[in-house]
Amino acid sequence: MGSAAQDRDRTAKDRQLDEVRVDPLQGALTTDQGVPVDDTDNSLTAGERGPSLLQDFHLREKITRFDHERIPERVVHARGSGAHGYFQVHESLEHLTSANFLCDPTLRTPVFVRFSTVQGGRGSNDTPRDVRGFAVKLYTQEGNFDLVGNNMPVFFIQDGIKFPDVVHAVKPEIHNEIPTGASAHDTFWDFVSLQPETMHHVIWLMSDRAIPRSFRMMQGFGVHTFRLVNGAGESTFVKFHWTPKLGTHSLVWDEAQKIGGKDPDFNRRDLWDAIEAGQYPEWELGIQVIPPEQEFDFPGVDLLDATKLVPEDLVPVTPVGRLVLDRNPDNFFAETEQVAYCVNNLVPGIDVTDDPMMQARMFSYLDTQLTRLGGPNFAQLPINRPLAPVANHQQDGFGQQSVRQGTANYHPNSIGGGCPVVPGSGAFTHFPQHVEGPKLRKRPESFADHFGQATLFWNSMSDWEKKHIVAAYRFELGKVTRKEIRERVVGLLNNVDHELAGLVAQGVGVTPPAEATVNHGATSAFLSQTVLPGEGIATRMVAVLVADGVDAAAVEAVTEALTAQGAVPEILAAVDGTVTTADGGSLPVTRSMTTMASVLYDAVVVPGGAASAEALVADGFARHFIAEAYKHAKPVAATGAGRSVLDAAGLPEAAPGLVAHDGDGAPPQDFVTGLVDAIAAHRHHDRDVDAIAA
Ligand code: HDD
Repeated sequence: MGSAAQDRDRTAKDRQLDEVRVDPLQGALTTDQGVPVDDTDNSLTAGERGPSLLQDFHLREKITRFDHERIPERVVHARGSGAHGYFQVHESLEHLTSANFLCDPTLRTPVFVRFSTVQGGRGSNDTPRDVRGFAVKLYTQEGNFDLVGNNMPVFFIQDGIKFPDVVHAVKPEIHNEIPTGASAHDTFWDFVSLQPETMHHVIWLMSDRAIPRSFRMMQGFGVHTFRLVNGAGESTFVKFHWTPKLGTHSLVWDEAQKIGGKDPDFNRRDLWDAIEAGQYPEWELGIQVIPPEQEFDFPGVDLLDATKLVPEDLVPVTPVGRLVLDRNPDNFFAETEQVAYCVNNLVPGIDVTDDPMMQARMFSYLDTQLTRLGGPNFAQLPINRPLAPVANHQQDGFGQQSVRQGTANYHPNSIGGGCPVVPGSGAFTHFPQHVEGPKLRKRPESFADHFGQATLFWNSMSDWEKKHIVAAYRFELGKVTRKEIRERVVGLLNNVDHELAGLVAQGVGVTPPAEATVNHGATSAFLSQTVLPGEGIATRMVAVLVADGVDAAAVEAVTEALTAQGAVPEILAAVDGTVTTADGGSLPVTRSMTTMASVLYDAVVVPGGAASAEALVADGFARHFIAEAYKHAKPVAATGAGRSVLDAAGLPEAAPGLVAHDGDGAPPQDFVTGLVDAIAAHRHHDRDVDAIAA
């Protein structure tokens, strides 16, 4: 790395990784033993056309290494994308916790974050309807702290002993390994229909939260209630929230499905490109703080029940720090694939609670890495290695990397001077919570309400969000072949809301429930995505459709205005290269239209120019591009003759998010402002799009 200033910006983790960074593109080609190789294109054979020889150690090594390149993928969350960055607390939280990364505002703690889908395998696409993982490894000075969360604040089940069941049910069915990256199949809904505690998480899954526009535009949640413990040994319950600066935004379902084919790496590419462009994604860490004496103050909510959230209306989220992702990994396998998040990675000042999900997770994550990463030394892999010094009597095992010195490998010892010592202070100390009771297998009575918060979520949605939820249930249950499963789910939905159950029933060919249930009528002001708009239009992708004869002044004015706001306009034409502008100039094309699709953009602009507009009107691909963007509620804009292309695509004269200017040349400021505002609003779901053919 170059200058001293640049070096200061590097995190301690980045510098630690220097120890293992290699550049194999320098010097001579060698074997793994460092022996120079004379020929890597031809096997050693007995005679020019004869058999290969066993003694060809280079051939054997090369093939052996290739044969063993793959490791088992994660049993869930196999598909993921990671990035480096840092976390910095705004003000000391020492009144709540002794964790030093939460107490020292001058500290930038290095992090590695991995986002993921849950159901699909490692090679599945990025945009199925699914929960997204949001896992953060913080390399603190007191050891690694892993906050292994999701983009939804609740979970399907209440007890970790049900995790294999829910995962078996949602994963591809075992007889035919279908479907990939989808929950729309019989086994998942069979499980849901028989396990009512899933109802709250499932309604989140049927909402647009399950199809995020970008990893950079989704919230993250620690899900469980954690315990913070301060220097005086006092404990407080907290819930962790990550809130993206760019707002919480989603795709629409039809779009998400099409992206799966057009660009299976859509979310991965988006994260990578934004970081490469210096548009570093950022989240605010917020905490809900619940003093121990208020533990039982929330009717219907047991803090140990992962299927419940604590409504922000009751306990507000206090912003406490920022997370910034500013560096892409050097190597996907070494970093993103080998990173091992473990819920049991805790630091002094942060402790767990008795949530039975969390308790099971304390076991499962370490356990799974033993198979996935081939043994107990996975914490020594560069991406997992803490920055804090490691000293203990653990030894040996597959892949041991360190050469331990001395002979005292036990405690207590005198031969090694008693080292390493158990420190008098600063150690992780489990909160001395009082525990007593009979051993039993029993779900607490306080976990019993499986519907109240699903109803709260439903009641808190805007009209368009409700429409999307109904459509999602209809889609998913519509794929379920067994009618009795559909009936059972509709029966459960009747406990969430009678109208919802009726609407879903109508869509999936089952009789709507006759008996009207009572909706408690409560709402929360914090659950709808409409209250999470974010800031600006930075990194929004805008397609500018052009052909020969385009109005150059309009193109220039619009692209400059968008670029100035951090958006990314791309000039698309029927073929790559350049187009001739109306004034005889030449305009470079970013890509050919046919290599892309409207679903890969946030907005579409059609600049004027009579000949350009005429060519686009005659081009079915261009018309479909516009109609589809409009149907997906995206901003669509036109200047001059560009308006005729919108007409040809079947768009109405006026609609929310439709911005037009009649004249040629650089459009006036109110057009530009209208377009920017329309993009900032993300989508315009208050349109009537049912009749649009796309
Ligand atoms: Fe889990 C991976 C999140 C419940 C067992 N989980 C995994 C990852 C995330 C979560 C984000 C991917 C980490 C990465 O990027 O490598 N899991 C959650 C959340 C849960 C949850 C938010 C509920 C609140 N998980 C849960 C339970 C169990 C597991 C109850 C088992 C009892 N999860 C695993 C696992 C995985 C995993 C099998 C697979 C790969 C891995 O751990 O490293 O151990």
